[in-house]
Amino acid sequence: EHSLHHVLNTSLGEGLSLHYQPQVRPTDGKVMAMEALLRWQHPKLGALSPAEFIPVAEQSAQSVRLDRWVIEQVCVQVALWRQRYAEVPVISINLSAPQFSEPDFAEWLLGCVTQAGIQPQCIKLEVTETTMMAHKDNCVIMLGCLRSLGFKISLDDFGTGYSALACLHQFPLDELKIDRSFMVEASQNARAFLLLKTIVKLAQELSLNLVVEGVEQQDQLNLLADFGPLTVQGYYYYRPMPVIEVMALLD
Ligand code: G
Ligand code: G
Ligand code: MN
Ligand code: NA
Repeated sequence: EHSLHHVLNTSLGEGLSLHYQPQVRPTDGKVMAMEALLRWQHPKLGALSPAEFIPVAEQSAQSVRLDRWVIEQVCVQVALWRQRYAEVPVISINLSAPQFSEPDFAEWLLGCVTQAGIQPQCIKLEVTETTMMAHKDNCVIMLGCLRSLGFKISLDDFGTGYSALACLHQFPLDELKIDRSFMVEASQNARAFLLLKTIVKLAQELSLNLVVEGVEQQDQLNLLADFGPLTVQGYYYYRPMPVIEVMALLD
């Protein structure tokens, strides 16, 4: 962990890249959005997973810089894609918890999209349930502000954190992303299937867009057939892909 801190301090930008994973509408296979996922190829340590280094970066608030690097990259990428393609999927970006202690974040983000020449509607911001609950007051205020500027807001890893259920009606949200553990369980257990189905219903009743994560198999996808409008993010359709593969897809 210590060496990760050191590495984060010295090499922001170097070896970092973004992969994108499509979120697909199962009825016609249309790519509705894509999640930007950080990849870090370190010269000495090799490929590092964000699952390892993001939590470390969060402890020292280095993740604020990391998030902002990702956001800048995505804004420029979207601007370039919009020159080339008639339709560009909304790009989802993960926000780390310390971002919500930065009073300038909304202003900075608006500046970022403005400079890139894109609309806030092109960007979706993912916040985990755990972050949301740990920074409740700041999140409600900041996300409310961001949403009123036109950014889309998504509650990530829903159902696994310290429960946001009681506060769901207070949060300024456009979307729920059901954690992939629900899909895994639902394909093995009838009661878990009912739980998944109920969460889908909950999102639909609240007029929230719904993303089911972690669909890997055809039989898992089949379980979702009668659930009404939703999108799916999982290896069944696409793995997170480098830009070159994304462009082959958009072409
Ligand atoms: O593919 P995957 O291993 O990419 O990601 C693992 C975890 O790292 C996920 O929980 C994901 O939300 C998080 N993550 C991936 N990219 C980013 C990023 O750019 N910023 C933040 N804050 N988290 C990210
Ligand atoms: O931000 P979030 O925790 O939702 O990050 C998505 C993570 O889930 C990334 O690490 C991504 O690589 C991973 N992921 C996406 N689709 C699948 C899938 O179908 N199966 C598994 N095991 N992981 C997935
Ligand atoms: Mn996410
Ligand atoms: Na998630």
